[in-house]
Amino acid sequence: MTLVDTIFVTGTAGSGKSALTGALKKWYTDRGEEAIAVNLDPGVVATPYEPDVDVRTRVDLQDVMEKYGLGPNGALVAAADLVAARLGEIQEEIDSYSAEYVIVDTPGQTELFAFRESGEYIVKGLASDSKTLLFLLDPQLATTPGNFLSIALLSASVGLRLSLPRITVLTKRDIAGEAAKRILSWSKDSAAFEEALARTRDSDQYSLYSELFRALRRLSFGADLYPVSSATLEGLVALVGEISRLGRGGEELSD
Ligand SMILES: Nc1nc2c(ncn2[C@@H]2O[C@H](COP(=O)(O)OP(=O)(O)OP(=O)(O)O)[C@@H](O)[C@H]2O)c(=O)[nH]1
Ligand SMILES: [Mg+2]
Repeated sequence: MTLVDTIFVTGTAGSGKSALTGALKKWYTDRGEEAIAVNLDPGVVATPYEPDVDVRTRVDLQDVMEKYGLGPNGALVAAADLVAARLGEIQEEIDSYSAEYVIVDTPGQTELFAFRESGEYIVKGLASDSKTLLFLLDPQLATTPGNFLSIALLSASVGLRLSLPRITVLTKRDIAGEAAKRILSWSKDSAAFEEALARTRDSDQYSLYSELFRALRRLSFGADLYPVSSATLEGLVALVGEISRLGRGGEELSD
């Protein structure tokens, strides 16, 4: 029997979730694996990949706004609940593909998926042999040690909330240049992080930030980064390897 890996792609708005969903689907299918992309974002206008399963066929944001008299944000919250209510149908549609990899692109607003009951319900409810969470860190947001730490904490928080093995991915490697190098050096080397931190924070903030960073590192909790580019596919080998290691425990699989 085919085992199914489900990969949930989360991250801050514009961090590259949809681009990475498309890149991962391409990666797997180019290697002869059955992979499908699931769009869970009812608010997206266009995706950079062809969704195999698309919640927009079930929940129309414009209709939700009109029917319930809501603005765009209220409608997104209501739509997230309506998507969860139709999980059974979404599951049937996913199952009809018999795919080995199900890559789930989540809504632009991370908190909608990660911190509302509906997101947790979907993550727990979808049937799969293994589930992995990717949290995407946008190098354009992590320009200072303080911002980097804040997003690493958000990654940890989303992981805790959804209780899944998690990989923090540094996106847009092809255009991030020096910024990506800097972030990677902070993630690997506490001394480099603390040195940069000391230049930008006063002593009270320095103590708090460095303690939090050490705690994340000590617990292997989000300070390790996987740099990737969805444009050039750089870094996908390592990321896909880590997804299989976490999801399937590194076993050699046959069907
Ligand atoms: N050069 C480059 N651009 C990227 C990469 N990943 C994403 N982008 C660009 O970054 C922007 C946002 O990417 P999306 O994939 O839409 O990000 P998202 O997280 O799905 O965005 P929302 O769903 O709106 O929150 C788009 O203009 C992408 O083309 C990458 O690896 N390299
Ligand atoms: Mg998107």
